[in-house]
Amino acid sequence: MNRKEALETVKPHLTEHRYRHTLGVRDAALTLAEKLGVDQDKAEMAAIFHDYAKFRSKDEMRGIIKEQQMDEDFIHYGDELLHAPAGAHLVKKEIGITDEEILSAIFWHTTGRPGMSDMEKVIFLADYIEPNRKFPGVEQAREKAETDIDEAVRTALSNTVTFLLQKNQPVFPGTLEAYNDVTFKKQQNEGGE
Ligand code: DGI
Ligand code: FE
Ligand code: FE
Repeated sequence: MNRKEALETVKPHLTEHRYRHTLGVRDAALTLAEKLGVDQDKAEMAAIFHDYAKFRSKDEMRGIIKEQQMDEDFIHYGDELLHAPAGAHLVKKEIGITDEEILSAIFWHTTGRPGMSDMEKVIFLADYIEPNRKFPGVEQAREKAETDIDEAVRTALSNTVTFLLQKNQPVFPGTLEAYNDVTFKKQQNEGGE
């Protein structure tokens, strides 16, 4: 499937606002993929389809997570998490994308995870910093992404955890583990703190 077909395929599944966000994620992902040396065509596909399931019913998405025996934490830590693992499954089943690098980048794009692959980092971070985003602290993450992608991922995770704590929301264990993982790795690189 080429870029034009991919965009035409995803568009009816999204709102106008979400489609614009998707184009922003696509642009950001291409830039980050080039910096990290990951396959730009795959990064572009993952970006285009990353929010494919965003508007599916919660019951359908919960059903997929159970049937596919995915980690049920995705069901218990907030409905916003459902569309990432459910989306990876639906993109495979309905669109026919079978590339595991693409599917796992979609799967982990909301929460992140410890030991993220470069492709997973590209999509996770592109989703966070794309030009239409206006979160507090996003500018800092964008600046860091220019020079140090791991540090930008750490900032995005840290901001997300802070945001959830401020709203008295539960934090998905994998998100905290991802934050700890990139933080430990940074300390090791700096020779400890
Ligand atoms: O789908 P998008 O809006 O483009 O962005 P996204 O897939 O990153 O989803 C953002 C939402 O997910 C936002 O409402 C915060 C929420 N979220 C991200 N990480 C966690 C989380 N919610 C919980 N409960 N736990 C998390 O670890
Ligand atoms: Fe998303
Ligand atoms: Fe998104």
